[in-house]
Amino acid sequence: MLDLYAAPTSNGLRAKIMLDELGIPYTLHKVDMMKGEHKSPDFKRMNPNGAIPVLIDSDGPGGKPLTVTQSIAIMEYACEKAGGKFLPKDAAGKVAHTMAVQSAATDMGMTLASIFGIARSKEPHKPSQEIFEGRWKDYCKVWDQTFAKQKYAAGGEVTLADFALYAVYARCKGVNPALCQGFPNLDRWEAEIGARPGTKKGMNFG
Ligand SMILES: N[C@@H](CCC(=O)N[C@@H](CS)C(=O)NCC(=O)O)C(=O)O
Repeated sequence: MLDLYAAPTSNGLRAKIMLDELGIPYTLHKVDMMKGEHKSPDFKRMNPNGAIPVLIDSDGPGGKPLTVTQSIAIMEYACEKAGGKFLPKDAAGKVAHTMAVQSAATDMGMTLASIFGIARSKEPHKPSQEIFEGRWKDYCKVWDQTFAKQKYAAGGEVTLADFALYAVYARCKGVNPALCQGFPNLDRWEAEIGARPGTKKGMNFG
């Protein structure tokens, strides 16, 4: 049995999209971050960092319960559990995949978190905001150029990287669409991934 603790942020979305794309049964536990539920002692017993998402597999390796934190680790674990679906098999594909995942999760994810954090602060620091917004647009520009040459994030096949990237781009578009203007190839890819039934289901937190 899988239990996913998440909220509809980019990290939470990508974990949920992955489970829904794989069609793995799971129970969703919605975490109300506005109420600080992710900082409660119960939650911190699952993830001492007090951050979503968290996946608990009551039937992990060796039949033992396993707690997985970090959105990409959750995605990889779920793909492995489903027999390696959405994971590239050859060496070149694996490298392209890791690069795409890192771009989505560490570059873009952290940049978006910084943009949102600054916007929410009591006195938003304009120069910092401009730095992070410029960085975000630079990443989008590179992805736009990439999607002019290849169909999916890591090459010619849909992989975990597409869902990792989709979650952060769609989340930004939902909150601050101005940051996602002028990227026609990226938008075309986003529309294709967003039309997939599993991704649609993953984006729906009810
Ligand atoms: N690297 C982690 C980041 C997790 C993360 O920062 N989650 C955010 C929501 S998107 C959160 O829970 N933040 C609350 C906090 O860190 O205080 C991952 O990929 O899962």
